Amino acid sequence: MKKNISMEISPKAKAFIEKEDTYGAHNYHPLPVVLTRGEGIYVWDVDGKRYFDFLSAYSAVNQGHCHPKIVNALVKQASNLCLTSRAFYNDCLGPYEEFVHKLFGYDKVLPMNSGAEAVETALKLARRWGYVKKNIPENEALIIGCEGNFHGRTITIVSLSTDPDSYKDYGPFTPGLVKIPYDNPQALEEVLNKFGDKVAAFLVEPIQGEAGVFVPHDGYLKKCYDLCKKHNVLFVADEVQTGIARTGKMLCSDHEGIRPDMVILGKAISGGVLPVSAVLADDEIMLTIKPGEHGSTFGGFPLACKVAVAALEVVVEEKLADKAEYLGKIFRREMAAIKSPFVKQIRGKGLLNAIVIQPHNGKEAWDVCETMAGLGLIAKPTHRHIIRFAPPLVIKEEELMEAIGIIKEALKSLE
Ligand code: IF1
Repeated sequence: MKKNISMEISPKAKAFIEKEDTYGAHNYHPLPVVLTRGEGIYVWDVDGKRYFDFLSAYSAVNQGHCHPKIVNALVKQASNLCLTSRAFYNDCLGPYEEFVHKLFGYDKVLPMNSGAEAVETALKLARRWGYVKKNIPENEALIIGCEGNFHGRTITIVSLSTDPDSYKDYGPFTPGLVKIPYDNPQALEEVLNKFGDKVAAFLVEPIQGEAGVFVPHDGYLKKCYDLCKKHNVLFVADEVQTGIARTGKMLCSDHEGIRPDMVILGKAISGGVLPVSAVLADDEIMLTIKPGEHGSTFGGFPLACKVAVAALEVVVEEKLADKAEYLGKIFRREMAAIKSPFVKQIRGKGLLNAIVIQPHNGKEAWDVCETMAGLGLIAKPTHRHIIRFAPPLVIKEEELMEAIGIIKEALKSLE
């Protein structure tokens, strides 16, 4: 929804905004901040103002902006060999695949580029497994998804969406997709009892990020996992946003001690340096796709492999999952202590958190975000009244406390 903008915008920033408005598609409504540099937890605008980045490019920059180890890996490989295509082997892909195998414990990885491409790949793998291994009659495989999901923006993925902003006027939609309520194991059980023999997979976000950081009840994922096992249905976790240490574990699924049949990764697997995504699965699923039956020009290219290994090493070496767990508890404790008419609810896990804003004084989430930006912290509302707070996981406790001070000051100033 468009809000009129009350922030001060310098002529320099306005010139960039106007260029995007004149020559770019209008598929976004950004906060009027024009960024030119990022380092660690901070970004700077074209007028030299510094901000805490509390969006982290929607959890793609978990390792912090321009992490030296990741940038060095990029620069070194970029001057050596960028792209070979998969028509030939190279000396980066195998070592990357081995690294991912050892880190996550799946037999194999299928490398892609964007998160949506990895989700599409997982959907194709699930259907293929359904036909080849589960003997579902051809073209009758069903895949179950959850209301409120966000898995990307391709036509098949938005065919599973319940958000009109994602699917309206993009039909006709892909068949064979079933939507059930999120955080409701009984809904899954009912569908599986009725159609289980034709269901190939259940696709779920361990926490629904875009919907507004909806954390399901403890045990929800485990109950769904067990139902999938009972009905020989693949449990597919979309960890594009919740994975790579964001919620306090390497994978959000780890909180419930389940091992999804397929894991979808993206965003922070490359530290936000270039698009890298991946599907992890064991051989029984992964090898149902034979040579020439799936791929992509850049999928797993040498540059991506070196960047992703460096980005994942940073997560391990700097213990970012433990940091997210520890600092997330502090963030939610401090937010809960704020006595503000704007704060309706706080929810999250690790350093993926959100505040549901109660409009007050004619002010709402967008106004809070503009005020925070004026005070040096950027975040953005989702679904109008929810502000997601997701700083890079490299933030220090004292930096987090300073940022919390800005959030408090912004809320206070609008009361
Ligand atoms: C935008 C949202 C977040 C994702 C999950 C797959 C994908 C995403 C759980 C697809 C991508 C991005 C898309 C980006 C903004 C951001 C977003 F608001 F759109 F929904 F994070 F919540 N699975 N999420 O969150 O990955 O193809 O984008 O690499 O579209 O503006 P992608």
